[in-house]
Amino acid sequence: MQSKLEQLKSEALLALKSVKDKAQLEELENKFFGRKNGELTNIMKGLKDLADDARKVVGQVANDVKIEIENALQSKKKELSQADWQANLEKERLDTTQPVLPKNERGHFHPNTIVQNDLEELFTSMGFMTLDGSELESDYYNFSALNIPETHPARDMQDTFYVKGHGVDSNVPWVMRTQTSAMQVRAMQKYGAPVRAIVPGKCFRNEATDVRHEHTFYQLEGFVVGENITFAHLKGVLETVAKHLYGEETQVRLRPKYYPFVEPGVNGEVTCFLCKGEGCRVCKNTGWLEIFGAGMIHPNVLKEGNIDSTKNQGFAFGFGLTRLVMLKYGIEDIRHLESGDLKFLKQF
Ligand code: FA5
Repeated sequence: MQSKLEQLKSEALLALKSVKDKAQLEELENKFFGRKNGELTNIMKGLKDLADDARKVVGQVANDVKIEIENALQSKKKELSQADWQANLEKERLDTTQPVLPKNERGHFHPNTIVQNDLEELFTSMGFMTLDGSELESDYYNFSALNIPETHPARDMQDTFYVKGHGVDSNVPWVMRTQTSAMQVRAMQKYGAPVRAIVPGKCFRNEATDVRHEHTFYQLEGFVVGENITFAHLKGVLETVAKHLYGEETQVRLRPKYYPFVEPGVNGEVTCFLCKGEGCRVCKNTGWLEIFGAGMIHPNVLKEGNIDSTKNQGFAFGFGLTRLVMLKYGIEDIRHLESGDLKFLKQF
């Protein structure tokens, strides 16, 4: 029995020397110490059948062998984890001398954001604050508060997506806002008069899309309410924006247009940035490009905003921000802008 134990020890120590990884080590551990059929475990189990004297002697030898093999296993284990740790360290090594990514691999703003940031800066310089309205808006602020009651035909011009069961009172209809004008009454109720604000943001309409119409597009609303505000102020602001965007020689043309929430209402055109008024493909040979709706705020809207319309007047305008982007960069189809197509976006 003693010689068998010595043989087992030499066998184990020899085998341990050629162990290369944790799996092999586990296998070896199992071979000698496995609970069911481990070779050393079996010898230990058999000790009880020996005579008292023999058990004492063999027991002592078996114990020494067991400790020796266990120690050898432990130091192999340590050796292997040290090697693992070093291999991982090597894998995670950071090469700080590696050259940086080429410049064109860096992220950049979407063209909408570039134009929006530019206009926010311009309006801030004219004393406007920038407000952020919600894209899911109550039917009241998007339509009714803007002098467009439920049965008004003007609702048909801005067909949108209705959302049921939203908000505290789930009977009140909610809409994906069709226009940033929805923030007018909210701002009046919150800030009172005088107020001077712009609202850039996303709008939604149930459109049959084409090169100039998207179901999701951006507008930039602006409004000023206070005493002695006139149409001349409105024209001054609109001219400043047009010249800022398209150059000093740009002219603004206002023509009457009906919007229920302004009186009088106009649509605004600028001389075509491409042909300078001569007529071309972009402006459909008219020499003019339509870029906004505007007008003097209707007294009914001021009333909804808790503003005394006998003392205060206001003007409002709504630029099609996405259209401004198209004009600035000569983009021939509005649908590129929301397409997420990287080949298109990488040009800006
Ligand atoms: C309005 O939305 C009014 N809220 C504008 C306004 C504000 C008038 C304040 C008076 C006072 P309109 O539906 O015309 O108006 O849209 C304004 C601009 O948004 C358009 O000139 C156009 O540039 C842009 N626009 C409208 N529908 C779309 C669409 N489906 N896709 C892209 N741009 C659009």
